[in-house]
Amino acid sequence: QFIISNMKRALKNGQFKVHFQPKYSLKTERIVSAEALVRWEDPDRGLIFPGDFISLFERNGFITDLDIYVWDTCCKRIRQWLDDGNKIVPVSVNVSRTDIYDPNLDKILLSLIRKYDLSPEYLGLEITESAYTHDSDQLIGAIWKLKRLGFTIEMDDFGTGYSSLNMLAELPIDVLKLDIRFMQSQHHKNSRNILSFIVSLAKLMDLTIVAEGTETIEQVELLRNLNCDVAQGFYFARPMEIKAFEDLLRKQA
Ligand code: G
Ligand code: G
Ligand code: MN
Ligand code: NA
Repeated sequence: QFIISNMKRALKNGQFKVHFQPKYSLKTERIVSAEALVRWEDPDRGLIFPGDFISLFERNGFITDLDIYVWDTCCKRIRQWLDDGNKIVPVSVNVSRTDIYDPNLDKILLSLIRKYDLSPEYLGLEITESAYTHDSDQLIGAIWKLKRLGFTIEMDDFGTGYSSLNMLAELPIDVLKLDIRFMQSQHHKNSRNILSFIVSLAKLMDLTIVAEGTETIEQVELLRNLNCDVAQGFYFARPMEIKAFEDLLRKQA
């Protein structure tokens, strides 16, 4: 069992590493953005994936410290790309449901983009749909504040939780990230119909659609036929160290 002081020490000692997974345009097959995904490199236990610690950190409140660290790391990196005159793509970070209910969330994010003198459009905020099920008035208010500041609002894991269609009407969403399960169930005709419907609806609403968990050429072709915009998944690239991502980005320049 971990205790908070251990997590804070791990954070201070640089044991949390931010990896990037590229997202590709299905039209051009070029990288159009990246998702930041955290890993914990524990000297004793090895590499630990978020599935094993995020929900614990959400319960004990440490998630906000960790998320701010991840956001800061991404902003610092984007600033460096700008200073070096490199090709740059926006980076999406995960925003936990706990962060959303923090009344200072907008101030925290605003102070980060000021600290690195960035335009907010370089930062996508991936908000998981499970966050939408608690207090929806508070949530809607919080997300509108972030939208007004200029951040890109991305609805993560779309299509598997509650009231997702309702939320599309009430929230200023820019990007829909289709839950990975849509990709895993495409051998069923019903699933294909649902996917096709969601993509059409998103088009109608001028949203960008990102398909997560794209692993095979068949999935890529299906998404292309549906006119889906962007794909993320092992078919294209796995999450990788930031350095490796930068090499990849440079190679396609
Ligand atoms: O990285 P995987 O590749 O194992 O990530 C699993 C899940 O963990 C993601 O779907 C995401 O919801 C969550 N996650 C990954 N990185 C972060 C992070 O930096 N902050 C938060 N809050 N969640 C994250
Ligand atoms: O936050 P979110 O659910 O968006 O994080 C994406 C999760 O999906 C991470 O855990 C990442 O490692 C994982 N992932 C990314 N691409 C693939 C893929 O092609 N297949 C599978 N099974 N998982 C993937
Ligand atoms: Mn995500
Ligand atoms: Na997701």
